[in-house]
Amino acid sequence: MNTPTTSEERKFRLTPEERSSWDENGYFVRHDVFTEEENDLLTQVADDIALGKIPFPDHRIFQSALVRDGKVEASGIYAMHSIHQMNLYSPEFLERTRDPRLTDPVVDILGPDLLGLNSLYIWKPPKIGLGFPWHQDRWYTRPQFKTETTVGTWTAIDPSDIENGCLYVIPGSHKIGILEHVELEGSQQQEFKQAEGARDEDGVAVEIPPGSVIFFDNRILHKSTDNKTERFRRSNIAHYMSAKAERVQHKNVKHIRPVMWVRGKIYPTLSNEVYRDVLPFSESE
Ligand SMILES: O=C(O)CCC(=O)C(=O)O
Repeated sequence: MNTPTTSEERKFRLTPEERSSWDENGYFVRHDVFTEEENDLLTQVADDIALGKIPFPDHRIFQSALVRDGKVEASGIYAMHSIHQMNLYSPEFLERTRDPRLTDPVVDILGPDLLGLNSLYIWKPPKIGLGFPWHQDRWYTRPQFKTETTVGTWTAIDPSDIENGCLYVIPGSHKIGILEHVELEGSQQQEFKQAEGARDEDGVAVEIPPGSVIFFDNRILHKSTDNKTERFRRSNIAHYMSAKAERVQHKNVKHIRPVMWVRGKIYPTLSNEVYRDVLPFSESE
């Protein structure tokens, strides 16, 4: 299994400006990467999963309770929050994960041989979509994979701005090492812990229009805020790792993170566990 990986064949390589922003700040933004129609296709699949029209493993689907003044409302209203590991089950999301518009720049950062880690779709519904605390994604992958860093790509489906809960980053924080992450109190958003010592005043809001992509080093401190508008703030996030990474064998790791082939070679260290195509729903990983 091979895709072209030479620089001549890669149309969407890093520009020198993107490279210097990557090195200095730990992220860069590329505009007009995907069209509305292309994003609509992902939205349709995600909505169909949410509505139960496409089967998907329950343990990959997260919902948010309605929260007011920091308290979960007794009304029992829940809204879709996120779905994880989209590319393990959805051919459309797998195709997006392998799209050279996402992977060409990542090849310049991680090398030609890439595996996909988590691929998420996040809703952040009007008024009740919750933010994520400051965190470093590497804190989550470090116990499982020996590799310097991984790369995240964050594609806006809707306009993403301060009012509806866009992504914030702390530029340069990919160089400070991985901070301790602690349990969050007072919120029902249970997916992420809080990085200790990250300060709001150092954060920069990364507001982007639909179809634009934020490429970010998974050691960078990032967060997002609640959606205070009547609009959705939906996004698709695909994470990548070098195929040369090695699995850390920890006995007490609760959930083994699955890896999907994206492009280039597969190495013996992970070859037994790399998924090469979408799984039938019945085959829960
Ligand atoms: O999309 C968001 O609001 C935050 C997502 C995020 O922080 C992540 O996927 O690591």
